Order: sequence, then C-alpha cells, then structure tokens
Amino acid sequence: MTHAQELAKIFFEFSSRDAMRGIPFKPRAYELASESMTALGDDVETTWKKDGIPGLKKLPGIGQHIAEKIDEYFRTGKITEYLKMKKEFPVDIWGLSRIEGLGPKHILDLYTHLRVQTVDDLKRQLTSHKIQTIPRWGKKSEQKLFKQLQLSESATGRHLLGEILPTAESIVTALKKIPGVQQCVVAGSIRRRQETVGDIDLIATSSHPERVMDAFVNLPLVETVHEKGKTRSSVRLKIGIDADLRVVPNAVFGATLQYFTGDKRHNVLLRERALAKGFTLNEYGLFRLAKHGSATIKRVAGALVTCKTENDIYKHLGMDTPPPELRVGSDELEAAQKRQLPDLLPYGSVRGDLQVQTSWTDGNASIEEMAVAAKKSGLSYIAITDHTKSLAFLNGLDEKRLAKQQQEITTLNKKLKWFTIFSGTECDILKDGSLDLSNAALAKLDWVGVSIHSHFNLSRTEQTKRIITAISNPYVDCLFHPTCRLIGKREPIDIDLDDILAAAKKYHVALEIDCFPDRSDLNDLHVRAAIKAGVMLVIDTDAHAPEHFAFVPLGEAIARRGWATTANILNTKTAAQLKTFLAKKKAHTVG
Ligand code: DGT
Ligand code: CA
Ligand code: CA
Ligand code: ZN
Repeated sequence: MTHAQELAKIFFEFSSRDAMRGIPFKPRAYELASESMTALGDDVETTWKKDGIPGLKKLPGIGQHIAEKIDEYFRTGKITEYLKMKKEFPVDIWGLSRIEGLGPKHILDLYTHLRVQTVDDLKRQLTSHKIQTIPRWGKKSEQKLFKQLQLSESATGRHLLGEILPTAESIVTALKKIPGVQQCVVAGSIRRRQETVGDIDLIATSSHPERVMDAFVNLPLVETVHEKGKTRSSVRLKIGIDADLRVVPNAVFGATLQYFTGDKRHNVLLRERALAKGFTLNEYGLFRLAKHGSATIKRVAGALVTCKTENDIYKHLGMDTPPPELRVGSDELEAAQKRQLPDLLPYGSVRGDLQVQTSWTDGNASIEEMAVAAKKSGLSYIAITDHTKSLAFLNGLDEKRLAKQQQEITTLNKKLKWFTIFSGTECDILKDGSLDLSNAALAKLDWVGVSIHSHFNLSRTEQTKRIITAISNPYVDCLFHPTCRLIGKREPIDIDLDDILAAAKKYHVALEIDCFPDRSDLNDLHVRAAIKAGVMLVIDTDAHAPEHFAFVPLGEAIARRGWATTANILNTKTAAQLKTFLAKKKAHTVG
C-alpha cells in the first residue's frame, strides 16, 4: 500500500466507526477525505512536505481536523487515534466493506454476534450458516451476502481500466526518458481499452535493452521483481497488479505490437486469414509460407514480408487496420477487409459533461468549482444534475431547493462568460416508473436525466416497463447509467434492452455512457446495439469531484469499442448546437 492508499483506508475506517456510533455528518467528512486520498495519490505527501498543514487544507475534502491527522501520520508514521480504535474494534472494516451491501451497521452486527474480523471469518460463518442466526438477519440476508461475496471474489485478479490507465501511462513516460529508447507503448487489454484488465503489457524498442530493463525493475512503483531478462521482464507493482515489459529491436516493433495487443481471438482470426493467403504471422513478423499451394502445405516460415508497422501487416493481408478498441475477434476483420470500418469518434471529441453532481447533494465541490475544473479539463459546458428528494440520505433536491439552485446557475452563467452551465437533474425513477420531481419543475430545466437507484431486483418485465414509463415522460432527455451495474459489486438490472432502445427512439431520449470506472454503463455491446437502433448517446463522467472530469476518455473508449462515430454522441455538439437540439426536442415531445 502507498501512503495515500493507507490514509484512504484509515479515513474510511474512521468514517465507518462514526457511522456505527450513529454520529451525524462526521462520517461523510471522513469518507470525502478517504476518496480525496485515493484521487490525489502522491500529491498528498508532496503537499505536506512543501506546505505542511496549511497546504493540506487547500486540498479538496480536507479540513483542519483531517489535515492534523495526515500531519501526524507523515511525522510519526502512525495515527494514535487509529491504533486505539483498532485495539477496541479489531475488525478489517476496509476489507469487509469491499463487499457490496455490507455497511458499517452490518459489520458491527457481524462482530458483536459472531466475532467476524476478516473476510475469511465471514466466509467461514457463511459456510456454516451462522449468519442467519444474527437477530433481524434471517435466511434471505445470508443468501444475499453469499452472492455478493462471490461477486466480489470473481472480480479480484482483474482491475478497473480507469484505476490502472494512469499508472500504465506514467510507466510509459518514465521508460521513454531512458537513453536509447526509441518507442514505448502499452499493449494488451489496456491498449484495447477493455473495461477491466489483468495486467499491464508494455513494449519498448531500444538499442540498449539491458538499460531499459534495469530502469524498469527499479521504478519506484515496483514492489517485487518476478523475472528479469534481456528481452522480457515482469514485476509486481505496489498497487497490486503485474507489469510485463518486452524490449525488441525497432525493426520488428509492428509485429510485436500487433501480437501483444490481441485480443487472442482477433489474432487467431487474423492468422487464419494470413494462412489462407499464403502467409504466416507471429510476433516477429509476417512471413510468406515456403510451400503454399501444393497438396501438402508445409507451414514453414519463408521470407519475411514485413514487421515494421501494424499498418504494413494488415495492408499485406488486404485490409485496413482495425483500431485496437475494435480488436475483439467479432466482425472487425470482415469490415476491415471490405474497407468499411467506422470512422470512430476521436478522443477529445466530447465538449461538455451532462452528468455532474455538486455539494448541493453528494458531490464535494460547488457548482462554480466544478465549472472551473471542467474548463481545465478542456470542456466548454456542463449540466448540473444533482440527485432528487427520494434519495434523502444523499440530501437529494426537492422542487424548492432545485429552484434555488437554478438561480445560482443563472447568476454563474452571467459571471463565467467563457463557459455554459445547463440546469439539470438526475431525477430518481420511482418503483412504478413515475419521477421524483413534478413536471412543472422538470419543464424549467435545460436537461433532464433520469435513473434508477432502488428496487434493482424487479423482474425483467416490471423493470423494463418501469424504465419505459419513466422515459415516456415528455420532459426526459436522457436515461443515465441504464443498467446500474457496478463492476465486481452489483449485477446489472434485468431489462429488455431492445424494448428500451425502441422506446428511447420513440420518445427521443438519449442513453448515457457513464464513464465512472466501476460503472462503465452502457458497455461496448450496448452502445453498438443503441447505434443500430438509431438511439442517440451521451458520454458523461458522473463527476462527484473536480478530478472526475479526467474520466471522459474512458467513456470515449467505450463509445469507440461500440463502433460510435461523432454523429452518434450528443455532447460532441457545441453548447449552442446542444441548446438548439434540446429546444427542438422539447417542442416535439411537449408540443
Ligand atoms: P488481460 O491481461 O487478461 O486483461 O488480457 P490481455 O489481452 O492483455 O492478455 P495477456 O496479457 O495475457 O496477453 C497480451 C496479448 O498477447 C494478448 O491479447 C494476445 C497476446 N497473447 C498472449 N498469449 C497468447 C497466446 O497464447 N496466444 C495468442 N495467440 N496470443 C497471445
Ligand atoms: Ca494484459
Ligand atoms: Ca501480460
Ligand atoms: Zn446516479
């Protein structure tokens, strides 16, 4: 664990402890501090070294009290209050809380009644069916917990792309600085921008491989070295993922990159096509088969045809180069051969973010702070979409507070001439499909998103009907995080996507690609289906903090994996174009 990760854990456990004790407000402050530690990483320590407590207090989510704790941690290597708490309550709150649905009160119950301290203890108690003996828990809770535990276990070993990508990119930057390095890139599932990744695959070319390997295994991020060789090294990083580096001569870079980008199915299909054309393909290059055409085809490599660039390889096989995001072994090679690959949405195309939460509800920054951060990230507009009143635990807005918020937005739009803030909502969809705000309130907003935050377990028929009812409301512009899945934590809700797509088209409602790393919702397959159905898409970060705008490229990657072009994504429009579009839509549906 890095220092920042350890602090994140400590503050999270403080937050849970206070929640167990029923202390209001304080848990939220610790929770924000915990999230802030994760987001800031090494910056926390750098800031403390430079400016001490006053510097820390300027960081998001950190006040005097928490700054003092961080100061104590860096000065003494421990936090006294934390040690005391661990003595009184020796429970791995952090580990247990990774299991979705297991809140502080549950963890307290588990310890009080069954002395559960760790995830392993919990497993034992589940296997011996002791959980159902806890007062007020019962058989159903036990079964549910069992399922959630399995879900969280099946997720270990894979990591969210959004959590790994910044690290992978920082390694590339570090390796590129080593003298003699010509090229260095990420390959594998990260280059394909898969939503979860198993490890970090890196490829470099250099005239001095041993220098690159020395530098690689000595990176400060490295925890242990599994293997160090001349052409391949493998390490375990402190963040708990392996990284493999291959160093090859510059001349074969294309072939190596193609091979290690995968995915495996794509490569198998490509090799089949190569064989059919009298070639063989491997990580060293494309070769002409020695005896192609005779009755006994001997698959022996003959003359090297090419290995320099990926484009050369695909070109010699008679096709365009599929962008890495499309390499999944489905129909991309067919499209590449027919020269019908889509003109994918370029990274950086999204101009505005249409799902943003603020400190009016569960975000950690003001509207203005979010606008400034969005602008810094290269965006030119945002829609403020705070939660609504049925989510009381998130301080959701009722009609009155929403109207007050709109006034603030009007004032800010006058002040911030370089930016546009749309007034909006993430209006909760209630169990019967009705909405959590009155139509009169919705009518006054620029942008109405709706989404589900409860009753995740309805039958497919009920759930589908519920969503269609919600989006048939003439004021609704977008369905946010449509499947509600959380990777490794919560299964998607059961819906008939085709029916929902048909309704979205009918009611002129866009569907969201939520960039938040554990959501990634819709996924690539859904995106492709939506495009086929003629439904418009929106790429949103679901930001709850200023640093979350950095998630935009993750959503753009999902769109690309779903074969989206610029025309498929509503928020590639300028603010002015979007205004016109929404006005037309409203005229059409509201009449
Ligand atoms: P991951 O790491 O599980 O997220 O997925 P990948 O695709 O990064 O898989 P990985 O790291 O095992 O290997 C990277 C690429 O190298 C993979 O996409 C294709 C290529 N590759 C690795 N092993 C094999 C193999 O046994 N056969 C073939 N055809 N390709 C392989
Ligand atoms: Ca990999
Ligand atoms: Ca690998
Ligand atoms: Zn939400």
